[in-house]
Amino acid sequence: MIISFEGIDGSGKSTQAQRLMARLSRLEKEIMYVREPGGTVVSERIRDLLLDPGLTIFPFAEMLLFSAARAQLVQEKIKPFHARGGIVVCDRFFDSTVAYQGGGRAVADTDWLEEFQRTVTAGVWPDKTVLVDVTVDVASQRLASRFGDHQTADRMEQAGPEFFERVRSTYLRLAEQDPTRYLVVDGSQSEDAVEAQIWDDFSTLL
Ligand code: Z5A
Repeated sequence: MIISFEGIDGSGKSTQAQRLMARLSRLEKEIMYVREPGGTVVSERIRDLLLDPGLTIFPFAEMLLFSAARAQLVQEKIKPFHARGGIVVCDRFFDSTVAYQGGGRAVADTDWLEEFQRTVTAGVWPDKTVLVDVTVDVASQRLASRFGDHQTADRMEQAGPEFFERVRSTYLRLAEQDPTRYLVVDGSQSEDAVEAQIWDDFSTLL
């Protein structure tokens, strides 16, 4: 089984992916957590390029780099683990490319991008995608307190609020188009409340 977590930066999706991992580990299931971009030596190097605020990367090249990092992660880690019956928790997967590069950067039509991702992932597709949805205001308030802890914005985080509005509305449209795969949760609730809602849905899936 593959479950992916999506949302704009600061939505709380990584917190929830980790909380789901903690719940699953209590069930003694074979579980693996991966984050995108990253998760393999090659994909982590691509991540460094993608997030480097000192680099100018053209939008189409950016889309191909995210896709290259994903293709490596799928072949090296996700596919073999999934084939053995393990549960994979993905902190972002291909929907991020459709929302950020398709919706946010407008590099290509989102339907074409989604089709292209079938080739990138060799058909590996999530059984469930949790969209942790918050407004851009809520997300930026959360990130502002993180930057207060001496962290600086990476290359992707430097995009303006209009960019993140486009990403968010693309995610919401994707969820509307595929209500069976997508679970949309209101990420402005408490961490416990969001976790309970996700677990409710996930235990039905299990
Ligand atoms: N990207 C892309 O463009 N295309 C792609 O194909 C892929 C990615 C795969 C990766 O950055 C960037 O690449 C990302 C998308 C783009 N860019 N942006 N912008 P990353 O891996 O460094 O980070 P991220 O995945 O975007 O987010 P994150 O740092 O993991 O944050 P998060 O998952 O959104 O949120 P969080 O870390 O769980 O929580 C953020 C803060 O809020 C934290 O202080 C929490 O304690 C707090 N929090 C969490 N939940 C709550 C609730 N419920 N209430 C209050 N506070 C909360």
